[in-house]
Amino acid sequence: MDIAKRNPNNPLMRPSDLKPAIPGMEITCLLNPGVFRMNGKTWLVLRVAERPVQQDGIISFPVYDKEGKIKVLSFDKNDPQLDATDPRVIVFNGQYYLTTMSYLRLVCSDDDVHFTEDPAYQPIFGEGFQESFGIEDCRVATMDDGYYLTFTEVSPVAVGVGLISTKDFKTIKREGMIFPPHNKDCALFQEKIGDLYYAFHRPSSPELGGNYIWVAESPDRIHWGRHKCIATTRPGKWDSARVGAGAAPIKTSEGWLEIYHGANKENRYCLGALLLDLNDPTKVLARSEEPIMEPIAEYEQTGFFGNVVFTNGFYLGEDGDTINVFYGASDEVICNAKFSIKEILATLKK
Ligand code: MAN
Repeated sequence: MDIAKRNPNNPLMRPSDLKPAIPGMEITCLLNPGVFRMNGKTWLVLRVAERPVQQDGIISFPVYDKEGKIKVLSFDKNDPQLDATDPRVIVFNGQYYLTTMSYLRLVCSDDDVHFTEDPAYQPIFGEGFQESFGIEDCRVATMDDGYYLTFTEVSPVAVGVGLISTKDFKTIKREGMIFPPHNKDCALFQEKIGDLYYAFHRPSSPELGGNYIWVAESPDRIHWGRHKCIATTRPGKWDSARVGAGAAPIKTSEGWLEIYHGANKENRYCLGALLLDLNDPTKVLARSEEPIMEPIAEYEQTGFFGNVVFTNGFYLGEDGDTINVFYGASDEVICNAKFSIKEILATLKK
């Protein structure tokens, strides 16, 4: 059952609301924001995807070259070596490319409806070969010693997880790739359990296994080990093809509550919940049978890549029960919905 209370102002942001940051490009999609609170405001770390204005018969997209400069690659749409059936990725002669280049951009708001940019906070672009196809889907963990950003690093050789630490988002420290390929959907727990840090991550095991949610532990947030698979896909269900963690889990009296995404073979992305033991988050206490949110609004069903609700950011309301979720709809627009922790827990008990 869909128990999300959608913001009547949805979509809150569309690609046309911002100016492209890469010269010569247009913004094609705004996606999947990380969320944090700072100076009394709500901040979103948007994934912005850009590409050149498309010409008839040609697919063109930006990548970084070896010198770190943007260059545009183009392919003839009729080339028999080209597979362009997925609007997000193309395969040419066995080599994968993304159709857009993503980077991260901060916007903030006093009312959670109108978001604006503050020029004091610069966009975060991919840097170096391992981010030469861009960076995506940032989670922000707010911890007692600063903010920790986990995001997807994409390049011709890998999809992996990068880490950035910052205290103010004005200076940032790039900590490198913390989960090697193929891995994405990494969210840090916002506090230690015992002496250790914990994280969700989503390796993909193509031959044996699949796209499952794992938990790992670390002494320093850089080196991760003791990996355990905690949630697999479920045949015949809404999350039969892939699952991945959303943002940090929420500490409740019943356990760690995690909102995750699941997709089926048709690439329909829904949200569900996991409840994990407070002392041992590799122990799953409950899991949603049915989604708690499905792509049912018009803006969730049609867009750059339709039938998608995808979240990797929220903040907790002052009442201690309201989860203020921000999410990407149809891989194109930014939206907001509220959930009640009590209501989610009630669906898990059934
Ligand atoms: C998938 C999708 C895309 C993303 C690529 C690379 O195809 O999630 O949005 O750009 O993977 O991560």
